[in-house]
Amino acid sequence: MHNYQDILVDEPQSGVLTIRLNRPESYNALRTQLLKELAGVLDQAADDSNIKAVIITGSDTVFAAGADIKEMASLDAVGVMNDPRPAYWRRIALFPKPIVAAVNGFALGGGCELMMHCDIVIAGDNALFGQPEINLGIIPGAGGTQRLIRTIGKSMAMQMVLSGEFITAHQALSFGLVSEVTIPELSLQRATELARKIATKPPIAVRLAKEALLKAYETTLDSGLNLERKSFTLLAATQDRNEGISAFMEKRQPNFTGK
Ligand code: CO8
Repeated sequence: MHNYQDILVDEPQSGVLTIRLNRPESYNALRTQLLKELAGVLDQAADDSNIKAVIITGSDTVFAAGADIKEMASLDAVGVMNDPRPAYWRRIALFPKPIVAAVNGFALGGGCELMMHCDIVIAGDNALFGQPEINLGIIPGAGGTQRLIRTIGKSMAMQMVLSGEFITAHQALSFGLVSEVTIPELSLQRATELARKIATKPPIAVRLAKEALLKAYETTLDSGLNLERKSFTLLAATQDRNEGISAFMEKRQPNFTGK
C-alpha cells in the first residue's frame, strides 16, 4: 500500500482497483497534488495486468467540488500556461482500461469533468452535477464544454455552463450523463459489482471496445466504423475470442487469459 496525500488507494480485489478522492476539508477539491497522484496511480494500473478495471469515488456526500479555487487564485496567465494539470488530465483521459465512477453529492466544475472522464457513472440520488465556473469569471477547463455537449446535447449543456445551475442525479440519468441512480449507500457497491463483472471479460476486447466507443466522440461515422472493423478483425486473432466461442459451444464458462 502506497501513501498518498490526497487519495486513498485500496489493494486491488477481483481485478478492480478502487481510488477514493480524500480531501474532506475542501470537498475533495482537485488540487494539483491530487491530480498528480491520480494520474500516477492510473499510469501504474495501466501497466499492471492484474488490474482490469478501476473505480473512482469520493465520499458519501461529495465526489469533488472542482478545481481547488484557493490554489487557482495564485495563478496568473503565465502560471496557467505553465500549469502541469492539463498533462495530468490528459493522462487520465488516455487511461485504456474501464473506469467506473461512484458519485455521491457534489460533482462540480473539475469534479463533473473528472466524472465525465470515467466510462460508466453510478450516481447516488444525492448527487448534484454542475459547471459553475461562470460564477468565477472562467469557463470549464478540463473538457467540460466539449464532453458535456456531446453527452447531454446543446440546450442543457448551454444551460449548465452559462447559468452555473446544478442538475440532480435523476436529471443526469434522463440526459444520459450517468447510467444508473441508487441510494447513496449503494452507489459504490453497484459500481464495484459492475467493475468486477467487466474484470471477468476478455481484456483485449474490453480495451478495444472502450477505444472504439470513445472514438465516436471525435470522429466521423465512416472512420469510426473503420476503427470498429479493424478492431473486430484484430480480435479474431486472439486466444480469448477462440475461448469465448468454444466455451459457448461447449456450454461452459470461458476462461479468459488476456491473450
Ligand atoms: N476549491 C477549494 N475549496 C473548496 C472548493 C473548491 N472548489 N469547494 C469547497 N471548498 C471548501 C470551502 O472553501 C470550505 O472550506 P473552509 O471551511 O475552509 O472555508 C469547505 O470546502 C466547505 O465548503 P462550503 O463551506 O462552501 O460548503 P457548502 O456546503 O456551503 O457549499 C459548495 C458547498 C456548493 C460545493 C460550495 O463549496 C461551492 O460552491 N464550491 C465551489 C464549486 C465551484 O465553483 N467549482 C468549480 C471550481 S473551478 C473548476 O473546477 C475549473 C476546472 C478547471 C480545470 C483546469 C485544469 C487545467
